[in-house]
Amino acid sequence: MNLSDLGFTKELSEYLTDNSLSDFSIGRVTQEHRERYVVTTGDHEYDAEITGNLRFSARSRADFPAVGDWVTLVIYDSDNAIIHKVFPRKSVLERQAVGKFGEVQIISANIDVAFIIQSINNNFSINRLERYLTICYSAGIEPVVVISKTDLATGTEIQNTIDALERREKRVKFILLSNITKSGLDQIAGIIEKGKTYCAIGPSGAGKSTLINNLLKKNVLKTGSISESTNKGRHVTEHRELFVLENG
Ligand SMILES: Nc1nc2c(ncn2[C@@H]2O[C@H](COP(=O)(O)OP(=O)(O)OP(=O)(O)O)[C@@H](O)[C@H]2O)c(=O)[nH]1
Ligand SMILES: [Mg+2]
Repeated sequence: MNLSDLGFTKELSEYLTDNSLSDFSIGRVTQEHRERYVVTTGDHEYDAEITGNLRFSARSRADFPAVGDWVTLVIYDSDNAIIHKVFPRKSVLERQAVGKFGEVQIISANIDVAFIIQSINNNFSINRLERYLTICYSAGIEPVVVISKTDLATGTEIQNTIDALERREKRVKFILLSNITKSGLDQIAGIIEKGKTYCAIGPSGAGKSTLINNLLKKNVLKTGSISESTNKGRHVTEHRELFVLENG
């Protein structure tokens, strides 16, 4: 695995030379844990912290590294590195940070395509879908709609959903998926290009983690159903991570 498999582009490489950063190592942030990061260089993974300078010059949380960011690194032993600089981002998914009025939190950076996942059985809502589409369009991310759990619907229900979707959203690409029968999985895998970065967004319980496990062909992410006993919609995935597929 090399940097271009991870999505390193000509533009990023030009930025590197234009800013006299060529002496640094380069990596991509795959995990973020309270100001500690996991960064991959393609062939190796490092635990990383940010430089004091980066910390003190940050004007807001958005200036800290996020999952998907490209960073320059100083590697100081086989497992540890310091993040020296965050490259300019091509796109960001962000949300209002909890408890800090006005501050945004970067959920992920440099995403090319978002799979917007919504299950067919659980109050499939075009209005909700359109809110996710708006998020993608304003972030400069190409959306692909995935209607999941088709194994739980009849042919007529599926057709009605497609008709309703095509009436409202003429331009958008969509895929029917069952994570159980795996129908539609090849179509999703077929969209995914080497060196591009994808994310799964959508309501809790839609099947995002199950889809990612299916694409990785192993159970890396915990999956579960929305807590029925409390009806509170417990979110299973509280964690963000960038995975590299075997084929880049
Ligand atoms: N029948 C059926 N069940 C599915 C399908 N995809 C996922 N599930 C089930 O739906 C439940 C929720 O799936 P997850 O993948 O955990 O959902 P998620 O979108 O990651 O949810 P959060 O992490 O809470 O945001 C699990 O019990 C899955 O086994 C599907 O295509 N068909
Ligand atoms: Mg999940």
